[in-house]
Amino acid sequence: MKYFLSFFLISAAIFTTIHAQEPEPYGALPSQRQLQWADMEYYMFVHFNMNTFTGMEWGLGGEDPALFNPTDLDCMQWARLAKKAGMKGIIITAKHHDGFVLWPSKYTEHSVKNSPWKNGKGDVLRELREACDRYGLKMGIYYSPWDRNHADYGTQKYIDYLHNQLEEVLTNYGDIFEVWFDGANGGTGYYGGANEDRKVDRMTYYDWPTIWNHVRELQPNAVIFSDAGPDIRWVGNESGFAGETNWATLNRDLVWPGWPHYKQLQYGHKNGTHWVPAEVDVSIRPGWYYHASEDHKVKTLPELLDIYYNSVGRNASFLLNIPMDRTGQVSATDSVRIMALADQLSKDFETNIAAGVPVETSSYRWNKPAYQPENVTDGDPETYWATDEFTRSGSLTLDLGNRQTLNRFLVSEYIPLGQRVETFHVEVMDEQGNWKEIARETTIGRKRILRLDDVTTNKVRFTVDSALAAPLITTVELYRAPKVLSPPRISRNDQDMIIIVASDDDVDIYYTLDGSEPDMNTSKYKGPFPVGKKARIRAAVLDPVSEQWSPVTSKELDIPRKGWKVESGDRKMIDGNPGTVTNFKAGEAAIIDLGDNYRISGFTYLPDQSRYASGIIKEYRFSVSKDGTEWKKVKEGEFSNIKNNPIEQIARFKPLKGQYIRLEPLSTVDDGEGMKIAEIRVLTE
Ligand code: FUL
Repeated sequence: MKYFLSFFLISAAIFTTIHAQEPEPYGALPSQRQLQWADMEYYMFVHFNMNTFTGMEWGLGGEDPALFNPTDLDCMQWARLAKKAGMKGIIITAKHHDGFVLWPSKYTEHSVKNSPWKNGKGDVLRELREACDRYGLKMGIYYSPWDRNHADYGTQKYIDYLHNQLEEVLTNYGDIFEVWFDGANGGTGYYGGANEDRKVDRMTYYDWPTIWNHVRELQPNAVIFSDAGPDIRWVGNESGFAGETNWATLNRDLVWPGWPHYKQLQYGHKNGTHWVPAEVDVSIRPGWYYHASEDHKVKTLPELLDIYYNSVGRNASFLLNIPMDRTGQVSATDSVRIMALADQLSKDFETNIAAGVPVETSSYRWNKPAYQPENVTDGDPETYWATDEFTRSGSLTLDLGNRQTLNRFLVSEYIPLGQRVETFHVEVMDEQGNWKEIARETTIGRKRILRLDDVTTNKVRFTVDSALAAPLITTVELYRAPKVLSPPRISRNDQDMIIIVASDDDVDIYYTLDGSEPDMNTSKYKGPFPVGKKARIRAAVLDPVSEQWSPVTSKELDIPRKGWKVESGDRKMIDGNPGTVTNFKAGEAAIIDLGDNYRISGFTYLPDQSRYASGIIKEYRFSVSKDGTEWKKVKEGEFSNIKNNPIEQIARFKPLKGQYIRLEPLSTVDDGEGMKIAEIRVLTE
C-alpha cells in the first residue's frame, strides 16, 4: 500500500509538472539580437565607393583617391526611398576590397579625406547616420577584410589596422545593427605598390574569434555576418534565394569565411549546433556596383518578387543591393522598381483570408487554452498552437466559412524555442467534401510562404508530418495575390533562329525588331524565326483574358553566327542556350572563325550555370587574328567576383579588325581545371 501510494504521488507530480510546463526549448536557440534582426526582414545594401567611379566590380587597390567625387551625394534620398519601400535599415560598403574608405580614417590616406569631394572634408558614414536617424532606419557596416591597397596586407600589422578601423566605424557612428564581413579573398592586388599575389590562410590569418569579440565589445547588439556567422550566415549564392529546406541552425564550428562547401549554406544544418540564420544578399542589377551600361538590366518586378518569396518566404532575410550612381544617388530605374515591389507586396498581402477564422485540431497541448489552435489565426505572434511534448505531428483545419479563392499560404513557427518542423503538407476541401493535397514541403522556421495556383475552397488543412520536437505554430495566413506576368526569355541559336519563351501558360507573345515597344499591333510570336543580322529585339507577354502585359525583355543581337566555324571547342558555346556547356581541357583555348572580317569591339563570356558549376575562368587573355595564324592580344584581365556571382561577363576594347577570336583562361576559380563556356558572344562596332 505504502509503495503504491508513493508511486501514485510521484506519477501525479510528474504529470502535473509536465502539464503546467511551457514547451521545452529545442536545440540551438536564437539570441535576443538575432530575434530583433529577424524581425527586420527586408533592408537595403548600398555598394558605393571607389568602384562607382572606375566602373569596376573589384578595384585593384592602387586607385587615386582623387577619382572619388560624387557630384550630388544625398543619403537622405537613399533613406527616404528605403523607408517608403518598407525596408528597415541600410548597410553601406564602408570599405570594399580596394581598401578605399568612406570615412576620414586616421589610419590611412586612402580615404575620402584625400578626395575632391567636399574638399576632403566629407564623411559618407556621418551623412548616412543622419539620414537613417531622420527616417527611423537602422544602419549597418560592410567591411572587407581583404584589402588590395594596404602595403601590410598578409601580416599582423594589417590585422592591427583592421581592428583600429573597426574601432572607428563602430564607435563614431551610433548604433550599428549588423557588421558584414565579406568572405572574398582574391590574391592579386596593388598592396602599397608591390603589385603582387598575396595568399593568406583564410581560416587562421584574420583570427576571427578576436575580431568577433572586438565587435561585441563595441556594439553588443549588432549581429555579425559572414559565411560562418557567428550570428547571420551567407546563403551561399548571390542570385537571391535560400534553399526550400532551410534550417536556421548550423554546425558553425565546421565553417569559416571562404569555406569551400558554401553551397550547404543555402540549407543550413538540421540539428546544427548554433542558431545562424541565412541572409539573402542580392543586387538589383547584374553586378554590385553601378554601371550606366547596365541601366537596362535592372531586375524586373517579377524577378524581385521571386527573390522576396525565395528569401523572406523561405526562413531568411532579404538584403537588396541598390548601387548608387556617380551623382551619389539611387538611379531612376532602380527607385521605380523598388517602389513597384513595395506596391506589389502590399497587394499580395492585402487581406488575410484566415484572420480570426475558427481552427480545429487533432490534438493540442493538454487541452490548455494557452496552446489552442485558434492561436494561429489570432494575429498575435506571441501565441502559438502546440502539441504535447511527445507528439511530433498534427493537423490544423481552418474553416473559412464560405468558399474563397487563395494562392498564398503563410506559416510561422515560434522560433524563440527553436526550429522544429521538418515536413508538412497543405490540403483544401473540394466541393464534394474531399481533401485535395496542394503542397508538400520541408521546413518552416520564422516564416514560410508558398505560392500556389489559384484554388477555391471553404476549408484548408495544414499538417505537420514530422518535427524534431513538438511543433509550435504561431501563424497561418491565407491570401489571394494578383497575378503578375513574367517577361519572356529571348535567345538566338547558332543557326540564327530566334526563340522566345514565356513562363506563364495561355499567354501571347508580341515582339519588335526595330527597338520600339511591343504591343498588339506589332508581330505576334508563332515559333522560332531567323534573324541573320544585327538587331535589337524586344518582346512582351500579354494575358488576353486580363489584358495585362508583362515587362519588356530586350536583347541586342550582334553579327550572325550561322557561318561561324568553331576551330577549338564545339557549338554548344554559341548555341544561345545557357544550359549547354563546352568543356576544355586544362591549357586549351576557345578559337572561332567568324567567317568574315569584322571590327571587333568586345566579347561576352557566360560561365557554367549549373548548380555545382566548375571551370569558371578567373583571369583571361583575349586575342584576335585576321588569318588564324598571327594573333594580336587585345585584352587581358580578371572577371571579378565571378565565383559568387557567375553572371555574363562583358569585356570591351578599342575596336580592331579580325576574322578569328581566341579566348584563353590564365586561371580558373578552382585552379588547375579546364575551362567551361556556356556561351560566348562577339561584340562588333
Ligand atoms: C562579394 C564581394 O566580392 C562583392 O564585390 C560584393 O561586395 C558582395 C556583396 O560580396 O563577396
